[in-house]
Amino acid sequence: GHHSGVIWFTGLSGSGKSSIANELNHLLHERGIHTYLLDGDNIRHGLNADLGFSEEERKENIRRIGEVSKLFADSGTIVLTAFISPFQEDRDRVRASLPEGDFLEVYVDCPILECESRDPKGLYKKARQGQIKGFTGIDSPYEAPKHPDVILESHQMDIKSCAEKLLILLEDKGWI
Ligand code: GGZ
Repeated sequence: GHHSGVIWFTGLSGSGKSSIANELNHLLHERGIHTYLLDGDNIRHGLNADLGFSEEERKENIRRIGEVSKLFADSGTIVLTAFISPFQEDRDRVRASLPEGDFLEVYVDCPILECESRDPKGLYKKARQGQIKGFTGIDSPYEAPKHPDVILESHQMDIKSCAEKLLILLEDKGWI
């Protein structure tokens, strides 16, 4: 069997959180490990469809995702979450809600200029033009992790290498 717990990705829009989480999910499945990936597709369109992007709503978004993650982890699953989660306090609260050592904060560290040049959904452009207000990194804060368990410089390393680095960490920590 494997250890259950939460692998919490945090970083700017376009930093590569979802891509890396998806790749790691794939690598874990290849090893027959039971996982569940929470991301905007299955959370912001469902459970949290009532929430927008104000500070209060982001905090509530993360609180609920933390609670759901805890339930999945209780059930013996390795949970991967891919949300901006801009506030240190909210990430710390999720960590504190889980048994010691069962939460890994993964900082997907990518310069905003790189995220902005990728701009897969054209959201940075809209934010710069003032068509979206309160966009993270433009006119809404992002608090970089103070003590992340891992930093992935997704600008320097490809998605696959980032996921492999995490896989090795999970082996070292005895999760898998
Ligand atoms: C940031 C926004 C915003 C604003 C819509 N600010 O690149 P994406 O599209 O797919 O990822 C972003 C996603 C962020 O949702 P999260 O649930 O991860 O955010 S948080 O943890 O802060 O609650 C982006 C899109 O939603 N999006 N408006 N104003 N990102």
